[in-house]
Amino acid sequence: MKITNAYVNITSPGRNFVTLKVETDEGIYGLGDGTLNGRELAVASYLTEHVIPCLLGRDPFQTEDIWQYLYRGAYWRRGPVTMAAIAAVDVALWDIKGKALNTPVYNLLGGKSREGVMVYGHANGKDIEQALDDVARHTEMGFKAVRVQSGFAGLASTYGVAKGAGRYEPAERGLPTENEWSSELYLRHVPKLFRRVREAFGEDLHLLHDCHHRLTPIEAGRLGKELEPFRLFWMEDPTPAELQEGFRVIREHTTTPIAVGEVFNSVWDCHDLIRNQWIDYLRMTLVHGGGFTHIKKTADFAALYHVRTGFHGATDLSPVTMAAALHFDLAIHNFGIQELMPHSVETDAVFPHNYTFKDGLMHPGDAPGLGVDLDETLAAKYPYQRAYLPINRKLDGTLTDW
Ligand code: EZ4
Ligand code: CO
Repeated sequence: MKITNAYVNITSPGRNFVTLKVETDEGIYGLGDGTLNGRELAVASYLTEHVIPCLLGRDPFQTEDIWQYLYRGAYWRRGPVTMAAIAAVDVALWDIKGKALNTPVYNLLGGKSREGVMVYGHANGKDIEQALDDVARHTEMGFKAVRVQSGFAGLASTYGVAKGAGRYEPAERGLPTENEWSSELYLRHVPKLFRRVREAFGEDLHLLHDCHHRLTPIEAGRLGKELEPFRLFWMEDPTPAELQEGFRVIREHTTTPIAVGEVFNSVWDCHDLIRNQWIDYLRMTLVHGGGFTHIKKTADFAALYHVRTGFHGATDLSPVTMAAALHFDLAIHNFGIQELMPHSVETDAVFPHNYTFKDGLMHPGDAPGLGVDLDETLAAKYPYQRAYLPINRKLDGTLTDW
């Protein structure tokens, strides 16, 4: 089998998605996601100008060799743009393999290790009462695990909370909006939020929380300690992770499990975090972490240190990544949990898919390959629109991590 053609599709059914379609001489094609929130066209150009010409004529079954060719062969390694582009190729090739062998991709990754994939939803509200209502809504939908975020007095808006009545969607069209931030107010608020949630929903519901890179290590240690009575499933991205040894400080102060890494793109971003057992869950996922070929190696390395996966699954990861992640989650031994932020109706229509949700678990379906498609006619109705994530300033105006 040979790769005969490949091209990038950019569509914006509510938000931007970059999809690579790889075609072969046997009529089978594969899809890969290359979406990098707020930097979409950089990956599209990387693929079109620098990657696709190198793919033509190659055997799509050679995923290892092609991965190494694109990684080592570029000379310039790692980074979100490069790794998202490599991931788009890698995932598309695994889709082709599955279709060619007439089997779902999970069978190529070890086969089923579980009946379904536990997912967590996002409950949020402008204040604690609204957040409690939203947790109730999620439990009624069947979720066994819920991430809880709420606004608090002193800040006009914050990360993780929907602005109006609609769904929470962090990227906004146009230039970046500005949020404001106060760690002092936040640290006072979060233990109150989780005391109420635990009281209202009892012991069984898994509770998660995302600090979204905003604390210093010692602040995160304090928060983790104060949250221990409420037994969180995890505390996510407590501090920016360029300084991996910062997590040692957190670990010294709390037994609240730590998840990190939705912005990672290589095992080298988490090598120290894993081998020192400073984290419990790894969030680097397929699209930003080099596809199946690299994520499998990273997850196997993490397994040696009791670290489980907890893949990023926000709306900026397209349904192609959602499908790919569910195949991976179903197959590997050290799966932990999968994030689910449902896509808009428009996005789901552009990417028809076989994955399903029932009783808090998802399943990738049993169609050959990934079981996800791209309706290019419909996609063409939603042209790219510039969109960015917000930026964040402290109350005195200092720019800080969002
Ligand atoms: O803000 O995906 O845990 N989920 C998250 C996400 C991120 C967006 C950024 O692209 O933190 O909602
Ligand atoms: Co997050």
